[in-house]
Amino acid sequence: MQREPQAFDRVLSSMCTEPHPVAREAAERFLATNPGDPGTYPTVAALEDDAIAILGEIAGLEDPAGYVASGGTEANIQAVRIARERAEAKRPNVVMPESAHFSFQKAADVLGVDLRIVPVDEQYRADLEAVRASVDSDTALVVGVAGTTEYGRVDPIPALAEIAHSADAMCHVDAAWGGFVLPFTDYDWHFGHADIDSMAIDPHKMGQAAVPAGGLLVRDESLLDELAVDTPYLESTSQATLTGTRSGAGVASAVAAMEELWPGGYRSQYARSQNNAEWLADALEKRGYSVVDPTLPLVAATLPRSTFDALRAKGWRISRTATGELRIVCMPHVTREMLASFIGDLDQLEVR
Ligand code: 0PR
Repeated sequence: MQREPQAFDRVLSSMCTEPHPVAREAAERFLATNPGDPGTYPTVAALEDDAIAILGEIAGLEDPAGYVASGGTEANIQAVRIARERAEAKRPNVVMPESAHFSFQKAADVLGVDLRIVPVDEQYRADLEAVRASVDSDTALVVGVAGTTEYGRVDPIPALAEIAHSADAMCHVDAAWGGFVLPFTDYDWHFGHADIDSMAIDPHKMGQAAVPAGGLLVRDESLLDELAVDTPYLESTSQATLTGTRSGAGVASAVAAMEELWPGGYRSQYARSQNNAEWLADALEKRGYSVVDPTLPLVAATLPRSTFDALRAKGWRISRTATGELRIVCMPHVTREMLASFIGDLDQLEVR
């Protein structure tokens, strides 16, 4: 039996989306290439340089360095790894807000660093006093999130970078989800706004590339040296990635999507998504639900568990925050019609 992939017409909880047609086409063409072996696959290796050049432009980084990772998880793990290698402490620690993605937990497990998780303020942003109080001489890295997974919030990145550097620690920004919408907002989130060292920014989320295409950017090429291992039997002499064989499809589709959409296409997509988020927030509020203000295209609202379950039973792919709120991510495939139909179903449930 041939199984068909999940259709996107009821998916409201994912951070992945329908790839742009040019991204889909490029992915298919480069399906059998491996950027992990640039000596054998030079074309895709050159494409990866193009990807990093555009990602650098998006993230305000002159002379960008980095690579196309398998996703935000790998980029975050590698950022922690760089910081651990640079740190002099015997048991380095990483300070991050409780809003940070669970991939940092994996990084801590694998790399043997301590996580110091600090609270967020009433705006769901890293509490700077708490960060300051947690940083000490063993701190290797301070993490800020630019577009949190649950509420789409942006931490005060410049202040976090300052705290990190005053303690001789590094600063990493997780813009895995937010990186392709934030350029069109007033937030200070990137290399041009603050003295940050590394960033996760994923083409396979808001960038409309095919999965897997994550991005790791570093302020300076030398930071990648912390990750490099020798590769004796390859034509290239070292490898900085966490995975070995990698998807050329991800790399090629990222370049295709970014060349097509940066900046105009992403700008209009952001406007559409943000409008949808505000429309949805408004519709939920009018029905008496309490809504977390969608400062980026992500809506959270309190909804009774039974209503949530009934909507899932109707086929809506929705998810919940750690505290149980309904969470809807207004990705490019999420249209106003979909949201209207979702609200229609919600109204029907309420009548009964
Ligand atoms: N950083 C942030 C801020 C994220 O939101 C995520 C993923 C990551 C890092 C990790 O990225 P990768 O999953 O690419 O390694 N956040 C989503 C989440 O955990 C991932 C996701 C994507 C979940 C698609 C469901 C889904 O259908 O909720």
